[in-house]
Amino acid sequence: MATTKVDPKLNENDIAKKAKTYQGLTSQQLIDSYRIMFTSRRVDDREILLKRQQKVFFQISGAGHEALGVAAAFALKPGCDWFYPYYRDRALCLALGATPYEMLLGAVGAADDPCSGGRQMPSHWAYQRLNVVTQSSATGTQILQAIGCAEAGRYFAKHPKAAQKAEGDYRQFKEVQFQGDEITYVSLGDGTTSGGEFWEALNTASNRRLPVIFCVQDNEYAISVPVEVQTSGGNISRLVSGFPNFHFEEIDGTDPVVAYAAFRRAADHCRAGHGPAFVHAHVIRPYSHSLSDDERLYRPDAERQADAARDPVPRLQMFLLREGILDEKGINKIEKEIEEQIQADADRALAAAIPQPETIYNFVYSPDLDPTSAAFETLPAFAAPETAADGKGSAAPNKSPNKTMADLINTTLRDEMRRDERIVIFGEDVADCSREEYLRQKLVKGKGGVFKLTAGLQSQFGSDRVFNSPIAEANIVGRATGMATRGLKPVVEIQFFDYIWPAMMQLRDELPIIRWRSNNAFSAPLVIRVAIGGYLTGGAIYHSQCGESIFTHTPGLRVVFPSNALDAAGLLRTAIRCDDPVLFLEHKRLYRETYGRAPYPGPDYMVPFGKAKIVQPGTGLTVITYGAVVPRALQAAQKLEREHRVSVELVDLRCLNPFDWDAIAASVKKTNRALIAYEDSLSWGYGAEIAARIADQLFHHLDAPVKRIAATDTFVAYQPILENAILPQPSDLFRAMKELAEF
Ligand SMILES: Cc1ncc(C[n+]2csc(CCOP(=O)(O)OP(=O)(O)O)c2C)c(N)n1
Ligand SMILES: [Mg+2]
Repeated sequence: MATTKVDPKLNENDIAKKAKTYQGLTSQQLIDSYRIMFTSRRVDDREILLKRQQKVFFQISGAGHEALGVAAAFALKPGCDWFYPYYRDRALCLALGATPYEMLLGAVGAADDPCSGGRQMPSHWAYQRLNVVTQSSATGTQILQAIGCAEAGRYFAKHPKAAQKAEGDYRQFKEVQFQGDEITYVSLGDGTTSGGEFWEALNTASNRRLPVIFCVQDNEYAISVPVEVQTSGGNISRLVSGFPNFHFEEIDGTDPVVAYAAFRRAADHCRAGHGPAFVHAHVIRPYSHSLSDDERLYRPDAERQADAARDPVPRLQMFLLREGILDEKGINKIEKEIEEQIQADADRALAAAIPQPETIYNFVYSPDLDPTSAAFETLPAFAAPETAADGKGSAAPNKSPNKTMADLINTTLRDEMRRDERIVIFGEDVADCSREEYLRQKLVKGKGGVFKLTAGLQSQFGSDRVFNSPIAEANIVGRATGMATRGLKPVVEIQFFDYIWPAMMQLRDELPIIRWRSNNAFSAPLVIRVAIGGYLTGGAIYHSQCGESIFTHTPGLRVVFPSNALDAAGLLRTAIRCDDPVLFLEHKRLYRETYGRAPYPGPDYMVPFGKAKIVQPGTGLTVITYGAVVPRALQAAQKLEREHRVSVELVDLRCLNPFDWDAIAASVKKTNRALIAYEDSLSWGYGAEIAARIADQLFHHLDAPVKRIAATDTFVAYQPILENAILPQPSDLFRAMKELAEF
């Protein structure tokens, strides 16, 4: 049996002191806490000095929040749990294992800054090795992602095989790690609780009993706005107390012992599978919001002095002295060591290499898998001909009936889900029936999407792979982003393009930039299927919108817009197997159109991104289009040929980012005339960019001005007469083609 060795120099008093713990924190852990908290404060101070010397370019501190961060890190399991911190979590990151030198590399924007390689402001933590996930500057966007992260952990625990690597698609490059009892920590300031995504996240965490610790660091200010202006009644704990399944703590976050005990209870609740926890910690903000702010403009001295009296760093120092854990000499020794270390680290960081300008394009997209490459070009394998009744294979051509775009998308999803267990599908109404006992008892057939694109998938693959979301588009995209960061492949649905806007912050500031802003440390390849477009007769303003150029204007996001069933199947498969986030736009009018039906091209059919299709060759003029304008332009082109003997080359772009410039250039060089036709409103639309490029790069090949035909600069009206006048019709396309041919 092992015996405890006792240092003979220690007297009984010393031994008792050594054995004493403070809510489970040992004396040594308290000394470590002080070391980390003091380091955190001193890194802030050093950065402030460097900012004043104009050697760094921004500073935001973690001052006043240090005790909380250390307590959270000590109560959680580094390398097992996941962290979605915010900018005040410097001490948390230090306690998890990040170093002051790494932080100072971030401050100077060095190439080796592990958080972003000089792309993000300092204090935007991202440490892949520590499961600290990249964060942005947008307050609150991390919260729904943290929910998705926790859901992914739970999913992998239930489907461990899904975590395995696989060759030939994004899985080859997406390492998955998970622990059965892992927790996701997410933190935010008091002001950030005002955002809707915070409430969406609480709702989902509560409803799904997710192991997430929400840590609200309440320093009573959001820049200059005090908490009672942000939060009704001034106390967030009171407002959230009704959420089921939560464990709640409201604590003095300047006391590491109190905070540690609270995080331990929170973690126990989460690990036991009871649900999420909410730690509302009252802290202070002894420095201004950031170095760009002067708090004396809105906070009187008395208030600032009252805060200073609660400063966690001197408080812990006093505690250590009072408890006899350290004497003054011991404190001084620690502080001196830290000061010297930070001085040396700052000198090293200032001498570190800075990133080279030519690296700016690195990691906008996956460096590993190029969805425009030949690897994503396969031939269709239409179903084998039916076996004849005599048992001999029929040599007759393929008899399989042509399918709609809706059918082929559904079949593609089905085949991909079978092939890849990492795929999960969620969105509004996408499940067959959330009350699955109705399905089991065969009481209902199931819905599977308002357009039935996901019909039957829940029944086939189960409710943990296909499920309904709340009506909250940010919730869908934010959670999916968190899941994809962990290695799942969410293929989510936005029911109508017109309602994508609540997700806009996630779609603009988060999903597409995760790889770039973390310098390739993190990525979130996923697919967002969106029902888009008009020509519905009665779709009106809120069921007819396009707006693709808003997304093609966002670097990092692939945007696809097929015009027919075969392309939809091939492009969707590429979208799922590739390593980038994809916005997959499905035109509602094309879902069940007779135009462009095709037999199922088999479970491996792929169309590479950025390759246009020449719908028909021609010599008189080039029409560049996509989506539901393709069949309309074809109709107009055929009429022009019939009536005026003008042959039109019709280019279907199929993919809008990347787009096939080579195909456009080759065609315009041949016809010397270009018309860009699109369904969205004319001004600032997708065609504007194409027109500008043609004018810029093909000027000498043009015999006529570059023309555009599109919807009017209005929304789409309900009354069909108005809708027809607003959206480009075959007659409008015909007229525009004719005028261009005659120019
Ligand atoms: C969505 C969004 N709106 C505005 C800002 C600008 N901004 C940055 S921090 C901040 C205040 C945040 O206050 P709080 O959540 O209390 O956190 P604290 O800084 O006090 O820790 C604001 C308004 C932002 N970053 N993101
Ligand atoms: Mg605050």
